[in-house]
Amino acid sequence: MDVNRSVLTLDEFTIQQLRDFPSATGELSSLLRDIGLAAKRINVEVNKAGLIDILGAFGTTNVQGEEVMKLDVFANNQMMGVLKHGISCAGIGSEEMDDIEIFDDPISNNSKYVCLFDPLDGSSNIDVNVSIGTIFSIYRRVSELGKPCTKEDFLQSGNKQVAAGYVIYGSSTMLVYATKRGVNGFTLDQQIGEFCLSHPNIQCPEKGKIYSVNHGNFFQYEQGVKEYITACQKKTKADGGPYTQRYIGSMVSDVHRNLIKGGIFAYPGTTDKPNGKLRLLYECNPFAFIVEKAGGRATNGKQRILDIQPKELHQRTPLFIGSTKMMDELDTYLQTSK
Ligand code: P6P
Repeated sequence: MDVNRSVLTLDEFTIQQLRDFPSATGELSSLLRDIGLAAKRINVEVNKAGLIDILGAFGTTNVQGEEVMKLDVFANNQMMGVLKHGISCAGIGSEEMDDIEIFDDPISNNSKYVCLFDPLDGSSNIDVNVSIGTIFSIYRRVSELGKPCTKEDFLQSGNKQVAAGYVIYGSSTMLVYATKRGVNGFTLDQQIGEFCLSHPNIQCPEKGKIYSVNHGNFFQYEQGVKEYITACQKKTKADGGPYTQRYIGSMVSDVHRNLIKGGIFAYPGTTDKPNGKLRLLYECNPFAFIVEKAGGRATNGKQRILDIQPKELHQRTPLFIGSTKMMDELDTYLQTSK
């Protein structure tokens, strides 16, 4: 009897990837499945966020006597929990935590990978029901196996990522991740509680008509950025337009939309924040890895995001990311080095 395998779950997909690489140890597949589990648990709480006032406001205890915590702290604990109790991760860095967390137990010290994440990006949007997301980045350790991981394991350039991805808690809940083999998207089937392959081999269209930037900062941007934004506003049918401006203030949602439909997202530096607002290690690097694997580009306005050598865990960087042709046109206004 032919087994219907038209819809692959995340677990089946990662295990199938193993079949293609018999020499693989399965640790990366296991790590990705762990993140999928955390995402399912976070999804449950995000989806009832509006109800929590009824169930007990944050900072109180709920009917089970459990502390009701801020969703981003909850999300952080879920990600840390699955990775700490898995077999593949030696330690983590998180937007929610000042310093890295070294797991330092015999299993974790022999694990090959470390993980950086923003457990719930855009959490301020929860109150108004705007989509939010979890972003993650995975590196192979450079420190000695058998010993605790070190800060150097986390301060590697984005080029060294072995995998990166995000979960978008939106009209549906999707997990998208990239490895050197490409980018694949999985939609959560609530009935079976599994992420199922829905967007195989995602490619970022080389052209698009969407530009995403916070116009409220326009007069704080450098001249080349202002000129590019103005050029986007002037596009006509004759030159590939008209463009539309879409910006919902949730990076995961804005970049995901542009990845699928084509477009450019920018969080440039401003006079107030010359390095912009977004974090290099657990926001910009993972998205740069994903978008480049899908055929797009990502820079800080001067160089590839993935080439930046990080100096500290929470450092910020300007970000321009999206369709290749749109990024190439942006370069003509910024003279970005390729
Ligand atoms: P602004 C959310 O707070 C976030 O970190 C990203 O998800 C989003 O792209 C950005 O900030 C929005 O920032 O300054 O435009 O509101």
